Amino acid sequence: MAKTRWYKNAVVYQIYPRSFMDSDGDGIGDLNGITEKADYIKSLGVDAVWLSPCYKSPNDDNGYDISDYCDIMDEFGTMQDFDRMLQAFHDRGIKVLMDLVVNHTSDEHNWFQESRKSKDNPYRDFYIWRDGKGHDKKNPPNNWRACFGGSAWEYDETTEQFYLHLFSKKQPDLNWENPKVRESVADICNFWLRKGVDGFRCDVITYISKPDDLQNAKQSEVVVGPRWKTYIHELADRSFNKYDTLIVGEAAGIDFPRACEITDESAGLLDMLFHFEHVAAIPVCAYSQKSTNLRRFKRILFRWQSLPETAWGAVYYENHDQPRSLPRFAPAGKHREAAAKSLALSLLFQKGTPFLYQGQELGMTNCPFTRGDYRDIQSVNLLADMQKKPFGAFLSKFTEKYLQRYARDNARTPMQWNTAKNAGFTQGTPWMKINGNYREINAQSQIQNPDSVFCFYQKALDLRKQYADIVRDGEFSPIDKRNKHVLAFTRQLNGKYLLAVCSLSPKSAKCKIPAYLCTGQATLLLRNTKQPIALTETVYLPPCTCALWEISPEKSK
Ligand code: ISL
Repeated sequence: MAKTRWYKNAVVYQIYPRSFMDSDGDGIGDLNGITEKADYIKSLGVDAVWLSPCYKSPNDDNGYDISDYCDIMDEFGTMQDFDRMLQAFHDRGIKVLMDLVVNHTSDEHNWFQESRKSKDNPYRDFYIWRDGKGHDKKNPPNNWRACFGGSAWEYDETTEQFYLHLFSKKQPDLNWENPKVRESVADICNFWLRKGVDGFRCDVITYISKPDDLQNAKQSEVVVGPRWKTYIHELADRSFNKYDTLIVGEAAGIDFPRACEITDESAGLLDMLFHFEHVAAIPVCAYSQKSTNLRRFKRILFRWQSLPETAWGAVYYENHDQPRSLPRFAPAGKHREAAAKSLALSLLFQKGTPFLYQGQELGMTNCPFTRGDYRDIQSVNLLADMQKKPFGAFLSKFTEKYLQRYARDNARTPMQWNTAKNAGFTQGTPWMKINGNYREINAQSQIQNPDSVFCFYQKALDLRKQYADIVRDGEFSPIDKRNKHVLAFTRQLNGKYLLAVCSLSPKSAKCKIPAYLCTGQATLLLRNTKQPIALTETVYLPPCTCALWEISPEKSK
């Protein structure tokens, strides 16, 4: 089927089901909870949702370890609940993307249960098994590290071999060299596409093809393995391309030149990808309290705005693996609301498909955790590992500081719906800590307040629709590129400009505007302050102020 590329005008809202809305009081978000909130999502003005995994899973990594791809996680409900939720979104004109996690499965998946039984089991080759090294063959086949700590190889007594797991040992990597694996994955995709889902966010999809000589390969070679393109083409032919899908790949480690190739329409691989350059985690050892450098942030964002015309990008500041953008990219203290709006404007008018993460539309912030509050396998393992090292007590303290800023848990605290008990998220005991600031930051109060972050998002999303052509196709140009406090740019199409000026500084700031933009007709479309903002060659901005103009200049550039 020919792609309509509907996603070029869309904004996607990511739901982390576990933390979105609990409908049955077990303390865990669920599908019926999401359905209850479909009107809320519609009212925000987004066009699609991406659901983090809701398949059957033992939850070693909160659903990113799947034990049955064609069934729903017990805590989240049933397949009927899923169908109802899908219908609720479609009735509202909202598309639904599933999270496709097929680099690995859970070790509790039937395929792995079979695979580990014996070397001649029909499922043995569904996973990547190798002999160990050393005289007793008890050393891992290579020095690769798992993302959640330790070796990427786990020894299995039954068959006396190691299996590969790039993530936790409960997430064995699938062997994509095996045609049966590839067929099975296509079947899974078709199962969901037949149900009517509109595409996939593909988890670590570029890691699926492993280097040939695994024992001697460098771990960096896994970022885009040797047969990656072939496998994606095959999957697209068998599944994705039969429908009008959006296929967005998570692509940790992908650099700009490679992204240009991969997302070029002619390549037929991914419609867009998530790069990590602006959110690259700082290693614990290099961590300091320094805040993000806006110049560096801008340099990265602007570079990624220069994808060729034939390629396309996904733009985002938050997701379930990242701390909140407040205070990461802008101040969260007394300027929190203004900062949240300024970030919103700076994101939503870039070229590409914006992805919002639940709670971002409220300006939700990082959470002040104490040690026992962490739930994410990555945080829990890191704390445990540090404690075991020499000077464990000191390292643990340091790690806690690091986690406070970078832990994935920050994004995973439950949605803050109202001022009722547990922020209106659950009647029971929440599965993880709720951020105490819910009395101040919650959906109910913001929906009613025209000056709220939520209403700002609504207005910005509405403007995106009014200016759909320029937002989709307009040329992107940075303004006052080297400014350390302000992120500003124009989008231009057929001589008409949108100018976004977004201060991310807690201090007053200035932004230099080129003379040609100060001529002709200018209309202020949106701002986050009641004060007037004059469009002159120097725009003066109170802390975290932002504004969006439509300009038809008399003179050209
Ligand atoms: O989260 C990270 C750093 O804090 C990343 O390294 C992350 O593990 C990587 O981007 C892959 O993420 C995806 O796959 C993981 C899962 O834990 C993440 O939630 C998911 O987004 C394994 O399935």
